[in-house]
Amino acid sequence: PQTQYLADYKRADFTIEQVTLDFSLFDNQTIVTSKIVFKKTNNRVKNLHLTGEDLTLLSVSIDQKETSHYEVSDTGLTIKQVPNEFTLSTQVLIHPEKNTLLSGLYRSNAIFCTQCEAEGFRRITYFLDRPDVMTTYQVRIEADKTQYPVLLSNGNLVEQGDAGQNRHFAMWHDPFPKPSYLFALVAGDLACINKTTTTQSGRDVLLEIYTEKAFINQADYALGALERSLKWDEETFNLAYDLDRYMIVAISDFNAGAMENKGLNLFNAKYVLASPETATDKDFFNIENIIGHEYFHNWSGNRVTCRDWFQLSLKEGLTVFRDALFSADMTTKGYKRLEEVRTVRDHQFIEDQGPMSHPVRPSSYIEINNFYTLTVYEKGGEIIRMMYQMMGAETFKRGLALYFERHDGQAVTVEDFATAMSDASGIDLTGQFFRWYTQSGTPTVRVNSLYDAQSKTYKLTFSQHHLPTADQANQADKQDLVIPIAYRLFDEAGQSLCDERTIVLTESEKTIEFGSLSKRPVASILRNFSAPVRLHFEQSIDDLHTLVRFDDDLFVRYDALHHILKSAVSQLIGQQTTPQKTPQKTPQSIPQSTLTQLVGTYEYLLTKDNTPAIEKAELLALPSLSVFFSLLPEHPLDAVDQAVKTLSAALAQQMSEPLQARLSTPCEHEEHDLSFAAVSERSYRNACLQLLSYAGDTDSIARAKNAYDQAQGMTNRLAALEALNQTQSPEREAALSDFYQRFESDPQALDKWFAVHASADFPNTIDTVKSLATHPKFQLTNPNKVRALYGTFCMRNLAQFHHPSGQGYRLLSDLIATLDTINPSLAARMASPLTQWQRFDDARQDLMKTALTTLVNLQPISDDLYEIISKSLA
Ligand code: HT7
Ligand code: ZN
Repeated sequence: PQTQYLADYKRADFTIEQVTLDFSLFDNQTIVTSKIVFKKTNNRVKNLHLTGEDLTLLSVSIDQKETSHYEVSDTGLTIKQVPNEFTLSTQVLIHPEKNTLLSGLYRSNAIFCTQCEAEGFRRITYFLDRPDVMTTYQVRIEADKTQYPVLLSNGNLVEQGDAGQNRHFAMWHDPFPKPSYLFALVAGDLACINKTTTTQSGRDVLLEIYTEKAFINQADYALGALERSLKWDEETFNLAYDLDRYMIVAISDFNAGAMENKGLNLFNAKYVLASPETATDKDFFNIENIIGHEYFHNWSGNRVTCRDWFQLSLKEGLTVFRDALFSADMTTKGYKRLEEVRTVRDHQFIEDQGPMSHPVRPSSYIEINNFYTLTVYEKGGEIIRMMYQMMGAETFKRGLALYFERHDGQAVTVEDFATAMSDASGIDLTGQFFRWYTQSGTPTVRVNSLYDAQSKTYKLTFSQHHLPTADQANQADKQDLVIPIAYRLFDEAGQSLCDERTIVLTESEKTIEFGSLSKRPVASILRNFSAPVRLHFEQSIDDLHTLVRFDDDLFVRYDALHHILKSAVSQLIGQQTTPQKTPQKTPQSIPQSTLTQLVGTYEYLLTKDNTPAIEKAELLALPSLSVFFSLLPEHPLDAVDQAVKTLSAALAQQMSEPLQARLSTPCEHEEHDLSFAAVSERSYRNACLQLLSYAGDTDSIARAKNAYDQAQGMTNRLAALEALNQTQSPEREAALSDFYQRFESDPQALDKWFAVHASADFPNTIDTVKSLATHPKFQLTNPNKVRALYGTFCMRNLAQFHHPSGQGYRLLSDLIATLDTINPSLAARMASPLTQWQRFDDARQDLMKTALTTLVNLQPISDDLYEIISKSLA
């Protein structure tokens, strides 16, 4: 496999003035005819090299004359001795019906559809398939009328008609120059709902959602979310939609969440289809967020795109941040922020620490599909958030306006973005700050505090630390960053001692001092998670309880509560001061004083705190085993698992009365009500139910079963099922079987059924997973099914996947070996649990490395998988 380097970037030797594509779709083959107008940018160049994969070349002409001056290889077509300006026509044969990669043109449930990002267009025709080659597209699609009544492509429909032999055609023209990765085509027997919305300038835009006919009644929410997205981007950033039509098509077999193709988004059906019976409130939230994300790409990504794939975060980081602002406006700032914090701290930090560590702007890759990562997306979004934090909302808006004005219609770099934002704000983001884009790894910020009662002064010393990472292994590779740290001081009763301020740490250490403090204050640091760093700040348990109860910053409260819980787990393991690698017998009870204080704080949250219910639910949810394991890396998984179970059960028992009291109050909202108040109420009640269920006694099983039986909507039904899923009880079996009967013909809801089975923390779950893999509704070619069953077991069921026998690892490596022959990009993604072997004890490490070694020796092996596995064994 070949490595690509950012340093090797060269602009293309040709521009493409325009392209005309003609697709003849048949059940057993597709013929693609292209006419591309090329112009040299460098007249000394003789040959034109186009990329192409899995194409059968039928003919090549230059300026309408057939030619044989070309060479074809597995990766492309080279045309020899081309003129300075010419039209190249090619005809190729492709097989979408056999395409299981889900990249290029493929078929999903009898729908023809495309996925061209990042390098799928080369699987459709020979082309300069790189994002800095932008051109306008005219597309003709011809297919059978009965099977494919709907024919769609980007832009505006210019003509449609009969093509004889029960076939018809449609012609589309997209007036905006775009890179090939934004090309899209859909053909199928689809139903559609639509709505006309009007921009602030009074232009009508037709919004359309297409789905398989059976599911069109689940598309209303998506259509509403799309309209809200258009309005929000105009109101917030003054960015209006530019075509007359915006189409979204729901596809069952899809490698990612969705794709922002110009004017024709393709979506994983999971992020379009929803009704209160089949989807949870969280599903609705995700749908709105992803519809927003793809829509916002119309400016951040489509109008201004990436010069090369190393710049991926230019569009993704910015759009992640824009979708975060949108979702925060649709819910609450704190709720959305905690979701982001969890993704960054619980997952991106792990990526940073592992073998695939890379900067937000990587400098090399083997397979770009492997770099659609949490680092590029989420850490990239955090960088934009830091800019926002440092310059303020209004200046940020001016910066963004300048960026779009300067670069509209261009393919640019992360430097171009940083320059525009610097120019607008007067803050230099192109120097030291820019290291956030080029340096991998998670910085640690240490905070030391010193109170001097005599002088009534309080000092906070901040220092930054950077460890080597897999890709930047020398300490010399790591330099100090610019780190904005928001803070505030409270007294021990939770009264504020100062307004929130931000210190921008540029040096390796800095001290700030506060005077006139008659008592030692309680510091609230890194408020709203103001920078993507690990914070090391030793605070007393009493201070942490003060923060949980009284701080006005949800992130700090959440983090303080996690530290308290971590300390309780640590006490249970009994190894707080002398870390050991081997499991030891866990004491059966938490020290009474610890439990009393903890219960006091939980009771405070339940009965006295007036935080919005949706945010309170986040505080009440206990962290997963995976989070505890990350917080306590010095302890073996088994010891942490035992201790977390003991703590959860103790807390559930102690909190039983107030939780039951909360649950026995009547619901104020209907289950089908999707208003914010109704969603908040459900989230809070279900958090209480979940906490109670850790008791695992007969009462809590009966309560959960009752909740299941009473449930009308999916939110309550799934919450009850998950509570029952803690127990190997007949009630759980009954609920699972009822769930299957209700939802066997709804693929999205059925994925939940697979996932609940796979997440059960029982020793026989692995056998259940193996058996469900042969279930008639399970398909290895459908990524959603693979993620629901295997993804849940291997990524969310830590205790069972990492069973000391190693059988979880063997299950996963067998799966990956098979998947690599079907869908390499999915196979590579599924490998991530194995690549984290460094986090585990020696015995598990050996077993995981054995599985990885088997995989690296596969023949053949895809570039996607090879890159991940070889780097994790290096
Ligand atoms: N820009 C899109 C990325 C994407 C993708 C990447 C690789 C393989 C398949 C894919 N489908 C979509 C989605 C987004 O970030 O908006
Ligand atoms: Zn995106």
